[in-house]
This record gives sequence, structure tokens and C-alpha cells, in this order.
Amino acid sequence: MITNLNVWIISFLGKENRQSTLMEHRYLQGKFYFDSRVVYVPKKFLSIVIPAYNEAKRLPETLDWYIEFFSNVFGKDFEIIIVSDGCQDETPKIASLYAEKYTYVKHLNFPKRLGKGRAVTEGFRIADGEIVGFVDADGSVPPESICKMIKYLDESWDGVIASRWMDGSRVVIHEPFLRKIASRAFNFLIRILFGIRFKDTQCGAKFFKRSALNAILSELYVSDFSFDVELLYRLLRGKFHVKEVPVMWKYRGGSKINIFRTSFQMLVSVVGLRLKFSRLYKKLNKKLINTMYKVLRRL
Ligand SMILES: Nc1nc2c(ncn2[C@@H]2O[C@H](COP(=O)(O)OP(=O)(O)O)[C@@H](O)[C@H]2O)c(=O)[nH]1
Ligand SMILES: [Mg+2]
Repeated sequence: MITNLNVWIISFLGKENRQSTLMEHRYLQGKFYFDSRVVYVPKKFLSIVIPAYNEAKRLPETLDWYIEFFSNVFGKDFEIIIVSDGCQDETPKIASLYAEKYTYVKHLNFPKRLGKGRAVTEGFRIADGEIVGFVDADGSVPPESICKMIKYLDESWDGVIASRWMDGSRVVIHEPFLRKIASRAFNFLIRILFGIRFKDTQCGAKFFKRSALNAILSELYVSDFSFDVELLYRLLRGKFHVKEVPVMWKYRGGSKINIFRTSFQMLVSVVGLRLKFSRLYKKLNKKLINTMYKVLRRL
């Protein structure tokens, strides 16, 4: 695919075009990406998407912390994209104030709740970074850990995901006991259903090379908290290399998760996702499956 793309870019530009050598060179350095019809150069080094649902209390502190840290490290060569949807509190107002104040903060707002997964995907779509990822609004992962994580993307890795369950992880404040049980049960299920060997698919900090993300972005459809599984599964199926690394993590109160309802939704979602990738899917009545899926997801 890379070779084809390279040929495409060169033929698009014309071999004699003086720019082509420079562009080819930059492409080979991974600075050009293919987005259905256009070739473009990322405008920023790093894009951080922050999904925010009713986060008026937790978001400002996180934004101040991240803005101070990342502007010291990258100047203006980064951006923070806040995606809010269906909020009943002041989150959209707060986010737009930050976007007005800082040129490197963008804000997307949707009137209806989309779910964390869909919100992150919408953020990815408008991201201008060479490296694109997401973190939670509650600041559970410190920016220093993010810097350590994205260093892996210099090497042969296409993605890097934070883990609370590896040797070397530092969980400063633990999540409630029931959440831990649910987390391990979910991890077990994901291993069985998808053969994904990561210890923690659900930690809210993941970063990817733009090229890898672009290859799967248009296919993503899971909108809830289990969207991470779809993201990782599609990348791994596409032979992209994803590294799991230990991070420092703090559980923060004010979670949007209802352990029983969210767990059930996630279960339905991942079983549906697995079905979609199975041979059986072609033989099934799609209308019936989609209706069942929608009904179950609403329970
Ligand atoms: N935009 C958006 N963000 C969401 C939605 N649901 C959850 N989030 C965000 O997802 C992130 C993780 O949620 P959180 O409640 O902290 O989950 P926990 O850390 O697993 O307890 C936070 O930034 C939430 O604001 C949603 O429907 N839309
Ligand atoms: Mg949280």
C-alpha cells in the first residue's frame, strides 16, 4: 500500500515537478498521509482529543494543566480538541471560552449525546496532528506520561496505549473494587472474542500515527465506552503495530460510568462487533440483527 501511495503521490505531482523531490522525501519520512482524495501535510505535531460529557467540574483543571505543560514543551505545535455532546451543564460554555482564548484549543459541540467513542472519532476527524490521540477530561493521566508514550511513535510503532495493569504501572488512586472486577472480566472477554493480548484496552489515553488512524477512521462505528476495542482490533487486523505501556494513573471521582448499565452496553457492543467480523454475519438477517442490537443497546 505504501509503495502504491508513493507512486500515486509522485504521479499526481509529476516527476519533473521540483516540489516532488521534497514532497517525496517528506512522505518517506511519514509526513504525508492519504485522505481519500487529498494529500496533505499535518499542521501540528500533536493533537489531543478530550471527550467531555458534563465535565464542567473536572475539565478546567485538566485543561489548565495540559495547556501549561504542552505549550512549554511544544510551543504552538500541538492542539487540544474538546468534544462535548448532550451536556446539561456548563461544559460547552467552558470549552468555547478556552477555544476563544487559546489558538491551539478547538471545540466541537453536539446537541445530543453521542457517546465517548463517537465523540472521540469526531475529534479525530478534525485533528491536524501528525500524532493524534485522546485522553479523558478528568486528568487521570499526567501530561508527562503522554510525552513518554508518544516517544514510542518515533520507532516502528503505529500506536501506543496506556496501561494500568502492566508491571511498572503506577496507580496512585485505585478505582473502586467492583470496577476492578468488571475491568478484568472485560479484559478476559476481549482476549477470548478478539484474541487481543493487551492487559488494558480501556485506559483513557491512546495515541496513534495519523497514517494508521486514517486507514481505519472511516470504518469506526462503536460509539460507547467499548470503542477502544474496535479501534485496536481494526488496527491490529490492518497489521499496524500497537504498543502497550505502563503509565501513572489516578482514579478520579465523578465518573460517568454506571457499572451495571455501562457494562451491559459494552458487552452487547463487543459481541456485536465480533459478530460483524465473523463469517456467520454474511448469512444473518441484517435488519433483524440491527434492530436487536439497537434495542439491547437502549436497555
Ligand atoms: N463527549 C463525550 N464524552 C464522554 C461521554 N461519556 C463519557 N465521556 C467522557 O469519557 C471520559 C471518561 O469518562 P469517565 O467517566 O472519567 O470514565 P472512567 O474514568 O472510566 O470512570 C471523560 O472525559 C468523559 O467526559 C459522552 O457521551 N460524550
Ligand atoms: Mg475517569
